[in-house]
Amino acid sequence: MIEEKATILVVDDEAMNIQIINNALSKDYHILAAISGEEALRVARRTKPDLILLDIVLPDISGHEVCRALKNDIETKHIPIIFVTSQNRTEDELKGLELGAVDYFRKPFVVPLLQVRVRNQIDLVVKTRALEKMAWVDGLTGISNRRHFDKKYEDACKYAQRNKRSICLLLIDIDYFKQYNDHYGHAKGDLVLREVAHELEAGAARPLDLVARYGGEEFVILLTDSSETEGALVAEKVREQIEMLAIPHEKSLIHQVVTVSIGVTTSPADGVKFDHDMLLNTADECLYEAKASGRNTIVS
Ligand code: GH3
Ligand code: MG
Ligand code: MG
Ligand code: MG
Repeated sequence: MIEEKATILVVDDEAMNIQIINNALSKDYHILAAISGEEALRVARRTKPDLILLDIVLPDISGHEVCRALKNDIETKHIPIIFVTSQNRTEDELKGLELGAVDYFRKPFVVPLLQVRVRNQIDLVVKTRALEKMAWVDGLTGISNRRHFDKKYEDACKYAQRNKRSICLLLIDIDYFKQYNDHYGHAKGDLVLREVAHELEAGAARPLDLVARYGGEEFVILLTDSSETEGALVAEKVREQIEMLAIPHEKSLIHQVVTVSIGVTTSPADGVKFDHDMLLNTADECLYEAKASGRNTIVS
């Protein structure tokens, strides 16, 4: 949801046009401006505005090129673009819409029409985000679900390969959880899943990390841009934090509290394409080893 004012990036090489649009929209939105195509790309990538109003004729690259570049970038492809231009040829409009713009609006324009078109797009952004959130959140724990993890994991793998960075995966499984359910009941088990999920989210504090419910009583943490050492440190912190929650578990063979076992893997950092499934499988094998070697432990 957009809690504050939505941000709109206005791209136009004429100060007068920016002024007119600013006057029309600044009461309801936070307005950013760019006066060239390259500046538009820089500002869009840095600030991720909620909507872009894009001129076509610019001093460097055309608005069409800006649109193409933004739509080809996973970081910006979701941002809706409305062309606002004096180009009134059908082929320019067609090209703009084919490149993925949501609307095409001709200058000079009637201010209330611009305002209503912008408002409709921002309403759509808000609704889409609400739906995405529902589709990505696990109903029981409120953290990301498997679908969201799969998507983020794919993006993170691409990013890591392109930028020669490594990512870490932590697969986390609650120890003796079947016994917990058998002894305390499924409803209490659900509460434990919630508590553990929230603790994991608190533990992996960096905003770029993703904590998700991987399935049943298994969780996954995705650390972008992290070395093997950093991954192991986070894993140890998380293991300790869960143990420190001291949730009673009479049937656990470890100090009668809820604990977790963790498998950790790290991707290569040399930009070589790695097998995404293989990385997950290796984390799973490490987790299996952690279970075999007594639980409440980490294997990397
Ligand atoms: P281990 O230490 O080897 O991991 O043993 P475990 O008992 O935790 O592992 P196992 O895979 O045998 O059991 C997992 C249990 O997790 C079984 C299942 O009932 C429970 N579980 C899975 N999803 C949920 C859920 O949504 N709520 C509750 N309460 N329990 C769940
Ligand atoms: Mg222009
Ligand atoms: Mg399990
Ligand atoms: Mg388990």
